[in-house]
Amino acid sequence: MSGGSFVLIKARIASMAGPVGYGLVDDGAVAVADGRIAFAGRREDLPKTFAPWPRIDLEGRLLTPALIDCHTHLVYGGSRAREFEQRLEGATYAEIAAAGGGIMSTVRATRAASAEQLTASALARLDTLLGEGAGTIEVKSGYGLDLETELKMLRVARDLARHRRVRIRTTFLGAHALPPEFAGRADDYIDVLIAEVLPAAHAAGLVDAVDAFCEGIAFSVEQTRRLFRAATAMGLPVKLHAEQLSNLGGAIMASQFDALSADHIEYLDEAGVAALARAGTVATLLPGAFYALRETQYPPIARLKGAGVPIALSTDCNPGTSPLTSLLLTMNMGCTLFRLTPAESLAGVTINAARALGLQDETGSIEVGKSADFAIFDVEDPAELAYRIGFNPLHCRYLEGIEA
Ligand code: DI6
Ligand code: FE
Repeated sequence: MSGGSFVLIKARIASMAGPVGYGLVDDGAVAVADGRIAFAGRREDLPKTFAPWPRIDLEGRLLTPALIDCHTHLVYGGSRAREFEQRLEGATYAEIAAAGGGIMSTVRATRAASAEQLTASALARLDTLLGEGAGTIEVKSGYGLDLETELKMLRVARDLARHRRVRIRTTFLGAHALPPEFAGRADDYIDVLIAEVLPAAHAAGLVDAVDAFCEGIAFSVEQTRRLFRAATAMGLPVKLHAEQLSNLGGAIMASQFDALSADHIEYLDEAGVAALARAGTVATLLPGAFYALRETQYPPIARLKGAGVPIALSTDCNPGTSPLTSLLLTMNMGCTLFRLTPAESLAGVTINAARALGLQDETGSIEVGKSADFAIFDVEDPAELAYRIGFNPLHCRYLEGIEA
């Protein structure tokens, strides 16, 4: 399919355009001109101007916005499969980290890997996501923890869009862990990120947002605040790994910077929920990490819903705590583990995930003016996307009006 003008007809459209539900339209039509949506609605309402355009008959298939994975660590070197075995033999995540494994083993492997090696391993994971209908993927740095490797990771991430039809957003996560070179000197490391690493990455045009791991085992609220001040001064939006293992108040601090999202948030309290609601910050839930860590503390779902905080769902694809490359399985986990409805889980990987990336005017719902990013599935009922486990009904996908 070319990037010209055409109309998709006999589509069952889940537009995800309204505040709740799928926004279902049976026997719908979507007109696409130069990569943007020119009409979306009932086929019988299709304006006459679109009548002469080439038509593609979807034969009743489900048409949703292309899926969005708004929190991944997709680019990294090495494997942590052996650690998985160690944990099953009884070792804890903390013990493995103390013995030089964990995040640091991935940092060593990522520093040692060439850009070509990182690209090859990331493409294998990316293809799995795209094969289920994803169109936009966020990718974080954070396994370099030095200037050269952080830039290498961000370049590799951006270059994925030259290998595949995908929209990539890159997030600077230099404050993911304390590198061994700075042991016992976390404040000095934050100083270097602020003075050198983030400015260099930003000057190279490689940063769409700034993230940090705000946690007892990583960086404090105060250290994160300093980094966020620097990010804001550069005009960069922020997002945060917050309240994953304990409640430090990171989400409240992040909301003071109008953070795009607060992610994980198993330990978020009532004040934290209120802060997210006030700031319009998206709550990004990561059920893959919850599952893989066998976490028992649930994110405050009912409070988030009650306060009207938009909820996104994402894979958190990373080699340690969420080796997950399926947004459909993530949706299923969102329902089964977190009791989201299937419609909420689809919103979590479309419109709310777009919000978590600041892309809500560009993608994430089927609305006139937005990019023609679609996933087309061989299912009748949209609830099947979240209901089935290990089943991929993708028929095809479009990015910017081009079949990918
Ligand atoms: N939270 C996590 O769960 C991962 N990073 C983060 O900030 C862990 C990443 C890893 O173990 O490699
Ligand atoms: Fe993460």
